[in-house]
Amino acid sequence: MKSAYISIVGRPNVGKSTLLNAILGEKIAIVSKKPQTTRNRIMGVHTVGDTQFVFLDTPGIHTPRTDLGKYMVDAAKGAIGDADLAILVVEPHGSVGDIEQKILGRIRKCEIPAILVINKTDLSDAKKIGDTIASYAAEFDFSAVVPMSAKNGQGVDILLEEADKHTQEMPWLFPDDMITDQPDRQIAAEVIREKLLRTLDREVPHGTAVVIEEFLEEKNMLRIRANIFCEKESHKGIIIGHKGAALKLVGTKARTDLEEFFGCKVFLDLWVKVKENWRDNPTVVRNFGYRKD
Ligand SMILES: Nc1nc2c(ncn2[C@@H]2O[C@H](COP(=O)(O)OP(=O)(O)O)[C@@H](O)[C@H]2O)c(=O)[nH]1
Ligand SMILES: [Mg+2]
Repeated sequence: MKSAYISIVGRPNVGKSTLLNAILGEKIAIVSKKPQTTRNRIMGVHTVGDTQFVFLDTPGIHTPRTDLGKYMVDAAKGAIGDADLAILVVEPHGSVGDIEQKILGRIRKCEIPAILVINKTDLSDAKKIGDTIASYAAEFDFSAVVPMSAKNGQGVDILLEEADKHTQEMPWLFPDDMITDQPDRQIAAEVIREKLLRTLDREVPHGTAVVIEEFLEEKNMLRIRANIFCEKESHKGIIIGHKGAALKLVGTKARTDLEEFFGCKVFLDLWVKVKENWRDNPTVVRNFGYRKD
């Protein structure tokens, strides 16, 4: 038996969570066009043959402006130090960005090997990709460079082959049928938050948090009651929408995903509440589940 602990790092929105879902073939990490979607580090376990890969998806590394942001960046940075291997995900922009420089500094300090993933190649061309490879190779001695399109699943096999070179013989840490350490309640909360991010306007969803109040397994069905917290009274109106239309849409989309994930009927009851500027309140940030374990 062999295993490796691998953290997936990079700036927000480069496709880290999409990559983890593509590896697992199952959606455990939520994905959206908006930056800073992932708030916690999320573990995904991929076991093939005698090998167990343990991946950590992390919040994007950025310059934090709120207590929530600080928590997120700490979670991401901490994940680098804990890993046997880092996968740095970047977009093919040609040069090395300032955030990527900082992340590479961290990887150097932790003295762990790194693989460079150049994602979203479907949106790019050979010259841009080539320039990106050259700039990064001049900056760090990557053990491999893998161009990929996580969205289309292209390059995932090659990445796993490269990651396999960094496994060590040891007993597996997790059962072979386990795919994530996220509790069911957290998955439910995250699915609801994803639908908020995808349904609502720019500014509102960044300030939302979802807290599961009730999670009851009844015969052949799941009863879930959740509070959606937002930062302003005006945001509450936007989330609920005209005659409740927006909230209804969020609820329907979330229920469809949850029924697929849990494999049973789901009864979903959503409530919207205001907690003013909660992202700047360390106590509330912790109470909403964003705390170091
Ligand atoms: N075109 C394209 N879009 C991608 C690819 N990978 C991710 N995306 C999109 O990029 C956005 C951010 O993805 P996400 O996984 O949430 O990024 P994260 O913040 O790094 O976790 C989403 O809209 C994804 O659908 C890719 O390979 N190609
Ligand atoms: Mg993410």
